[in-house]
Amino acid sequence: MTPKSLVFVAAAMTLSISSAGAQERLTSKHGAADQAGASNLITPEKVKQASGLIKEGKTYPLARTYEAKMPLFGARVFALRATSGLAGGPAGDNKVIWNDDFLATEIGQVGTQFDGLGHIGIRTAEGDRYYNGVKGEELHGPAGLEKLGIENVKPFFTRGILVNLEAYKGKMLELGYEVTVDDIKGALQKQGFDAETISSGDVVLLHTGWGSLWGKENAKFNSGEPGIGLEAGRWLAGKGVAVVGADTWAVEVVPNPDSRLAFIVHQELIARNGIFLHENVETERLAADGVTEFAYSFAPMPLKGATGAPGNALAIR
Ligand code: UVW
Repeated sequence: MTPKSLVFVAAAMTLSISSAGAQERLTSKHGAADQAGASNLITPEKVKQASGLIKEGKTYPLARTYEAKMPLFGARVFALRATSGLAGGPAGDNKVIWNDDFLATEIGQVGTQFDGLGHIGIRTAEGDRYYNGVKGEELHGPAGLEKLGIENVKPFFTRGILVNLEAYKGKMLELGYEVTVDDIKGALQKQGFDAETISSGDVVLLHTGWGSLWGKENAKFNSGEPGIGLEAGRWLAGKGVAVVGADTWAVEVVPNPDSRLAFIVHQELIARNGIFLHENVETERLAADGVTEFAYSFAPMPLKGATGAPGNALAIR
């Protein structure tokens, strides 16, 4: 083995130890029994700060329409079926009639989705580990997650910040482009916003332009994406943000420029820091109106044992 290849093997071993999490203790600053992660950061002060950002009363729905033709990751499905004909009625002298529907899907992991703390784990030498040290065997149950289900997450009404990377670069970011800390700082500077003011409990949404492919070029949309890498993920975690979102399906760069890594930002934010990911966010309207700072409002649907939640968060300014 040449000295060069020895260096490579040593580097790969370091990486596999830190990324596979051998001997890693996943603890939480929110307490040993915590299952709410960064939603604990939405304090009354944060709610009041966010309400102070509402100047015009203009609302921006952040969800895309949930429908069968939306891009889906991997083998996920979305099948909504109406009952054939009426579900019931006519009943009573008033002849009431009604319709129902039936939905088969990975409810927390399709369309605009809010990734919960039970969605992503780390396989370690001691077994599978999730946020706050929850073990794989404690998590899995026949009717969904028995720990870290999305029902444990507290509501969000907090400061939101849009980072308009498409405007900063002058074009949609490309597949596999890693958004750096300098990109985030540069984009916000161009928007007249000091990135150093990003603070505890904030929600940071990235507008990369990739979302313009949604429903138009689904195969390209799904083939990968621009997004943050570990450097920017750790920087945002260091700022104490509660949620990182984007107009992409994973928020993070796919494929990772380091071909040995897969969804490592998911692990860093969700499993190691209890920070939520908000994926496939409709950021176009905010970007078109030049909005940077807003109130972000979202109460994840309390689906017991679910890995995430659908829903229509709002940006309000
Ligand atoms: C995975 O589930 C791997 O990705 P996402 O959270 O982006 O759907």
